[in-house]
Amino acid sequence: AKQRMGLLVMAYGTPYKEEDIERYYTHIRHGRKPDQESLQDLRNRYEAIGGISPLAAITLDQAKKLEERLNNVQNDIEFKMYIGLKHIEPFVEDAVEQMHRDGIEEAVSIVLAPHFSTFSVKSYNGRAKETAGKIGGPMITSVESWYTEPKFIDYWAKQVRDTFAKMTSGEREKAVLVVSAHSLPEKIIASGDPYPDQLQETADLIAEAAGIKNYVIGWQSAGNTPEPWLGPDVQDLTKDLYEKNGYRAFIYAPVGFVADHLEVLYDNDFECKVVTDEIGASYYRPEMPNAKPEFIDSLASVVLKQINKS
Ligand code: FEC
Repeated sequence: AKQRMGLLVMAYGTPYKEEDIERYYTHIRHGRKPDQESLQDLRNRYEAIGGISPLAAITLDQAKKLEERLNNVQNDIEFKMYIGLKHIEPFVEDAVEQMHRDGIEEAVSIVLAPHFSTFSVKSYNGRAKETAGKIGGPMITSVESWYTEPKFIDYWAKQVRDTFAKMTSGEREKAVLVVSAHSLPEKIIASGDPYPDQLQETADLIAEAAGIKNYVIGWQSAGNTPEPWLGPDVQDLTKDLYEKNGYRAFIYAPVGFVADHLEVLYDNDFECKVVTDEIGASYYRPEMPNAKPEFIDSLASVVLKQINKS
């Protein structure tokens, strides 16, 4: 008989409907309710992208297609997929408990975010393993990061090449690629977090594969707290690059994310575009991976490599 294995697909989570926004935001803030102004600000941003985020549907689609792909490309293991979310149900803990109830003894986990940081991947995997430890299984082997996966780099390199192909020759001569991820509090650097270096390496790999010389890394979507966050912020960076280098076309590749959601549809497609409009430059934002077959295939490769390692 085939070996049965749990496939724990973890992602950020998003409100399912408008009424979920407050409790979701409260969870993100570690249980502290947001004040009315911050809450209204968040409501307005969801409103601006159509009322609610497409993320819930995309995460489900990605997870289902990954399970299907894994079960199609090999015959030794039967994968059974479970979604575990960071900030809304089904929570990571719910998914692990369900695997346990279903009699799953072994599982592999992957987070739908390519880079490792103590704030993101470490906390997802930590929560999964802690729950499994408390209830006596399953044994979970975890992918820690997957940004170097060649098929993932190829995905973005192709998107970037296709974007250049759409430009006028005038734009192409004065174009710059801005490779970004979610900002995190600057204090992560002092504790040796690999997150910033991983973003730089991702940018280097994509630029090399796409044959691009003008590229920079930047940070986006920083939280609204008094502590310093990793910078430069993509909006400031855009102004700066325009003033210092005279770039006239900006290509935003938010490679720290894998789906169309608030942080891309608002923070890039609205906020960055306000800046490019202001300076009279062109705005380009290649398509996110979502559940495109070539991206799902890259995740399947990552999962199979993890299993063969462990
Ligand atoms: O609903 C949607 O479409 C958007 C979902 C969403 C994704 C996402 C990804 C990441 N975040 C990361 C870190 C932080 C830190 C804080 C923080 C705050 C928010 C807020 C919303 C939100 N995040 Fe998020 N993030 C998404 C949504 N995030 C909403 C609250 C309002 C705001 O500040 O904009 C600050 C928390 C605090 O106050 O202490 C830190 C990281 C990622 C990428 C990795 C991953 O996907 O896990 C890192 C998607």
